[in-house]
Amino acid sequence: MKLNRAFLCLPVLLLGCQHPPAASATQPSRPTTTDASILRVFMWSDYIDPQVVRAFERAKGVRVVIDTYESNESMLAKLQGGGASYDLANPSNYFIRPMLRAKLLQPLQTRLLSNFRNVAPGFLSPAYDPGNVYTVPYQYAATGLAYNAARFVPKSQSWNLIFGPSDTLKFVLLDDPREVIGAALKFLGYSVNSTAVPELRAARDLLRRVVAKHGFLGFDGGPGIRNRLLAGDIDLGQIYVGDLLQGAAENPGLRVFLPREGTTISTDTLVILRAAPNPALARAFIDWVLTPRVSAAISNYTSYGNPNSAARPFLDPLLRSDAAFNPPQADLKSGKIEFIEELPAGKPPRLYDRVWSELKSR
Ligand code: SPD
Repeated sequence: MKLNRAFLCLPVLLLGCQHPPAASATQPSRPTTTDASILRVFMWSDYIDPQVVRAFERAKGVRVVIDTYESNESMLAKLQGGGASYDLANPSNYFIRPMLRAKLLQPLQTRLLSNFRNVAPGFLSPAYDPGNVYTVPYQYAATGLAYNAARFVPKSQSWNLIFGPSDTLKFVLLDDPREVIGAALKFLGYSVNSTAVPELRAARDLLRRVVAKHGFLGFDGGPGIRNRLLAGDIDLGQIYVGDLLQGAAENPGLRVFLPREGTTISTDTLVILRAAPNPALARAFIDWVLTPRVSAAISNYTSYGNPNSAARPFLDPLLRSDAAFNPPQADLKSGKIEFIEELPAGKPPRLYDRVWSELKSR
């Protein structure tokens, strides 16, 4: 599919009336007891249709408790810190191997998942999990730049709006190191997965200037950035596309575009944690989510990309034709839209960490 620069703006307008803003069924709370009838899920915020959760509870006679997070890093830190016992988590593709090394995952046993056959061929046996031993794909999205057309309409669709020298706009960046450093690398013409020290130093120098701007109002999660755009507090926000599309219900002026220099994309997965108190119920939930109508209901609610072939007939037609659901193959192939990948161990990843710590401590 050709990358049409209007593709994301139009669906924002048209999909605006699909559903109320996501949030209600995923109120953070953590049970302290283990109980065979409670499923504990740790997932990205605003990432599931509450009605799907309620339907699973009714069908199985169980209770689902969902705690949420806004970044892979905070998810991993909480799991590694212990103290919280979840059955399921929702890491992005590039966090699977680090979680495996940390011995946090247990095999899914996909032969026990009757709906595993619905996974689209392009999402089967990914490099981060050959044979889908530990993961099923859940949803995916590219990352874009969003604005509220009621306040401000950018003249170009470029990262230059925030990474260029001008300091007239108020903006917020995602609280996500790989997204922020990846966007800076892309703006400079490099891979979002670069491990070349001179390229990373150039990204660091650029980001030092960016976070020193008067218009830079900090880092936030996707839903937080959407809400700040809705409130009119900022002109621009880096955002996971689905998080922005959900906000269109409240304000059809919200728009998002994929910057012309290119951007990041990632697949979020469902995994069963090694310490899961209730792995059988976790597996039943994953199988439920892979059911065609359930999978489509989730994406119709969240506005995120759907990796389930059998769900396609039930997807909102507007979403089906949206490049947020179908990233242009040509742009994926050319590397213009690039999957974030795990970094190899060694010096460059430590440089990512150092750059991020410096940016966050300014
Ligand atoms: N609110 C849902 C957010 C989903 C984010 N996807 C992961 C992106 C990882 N960089």
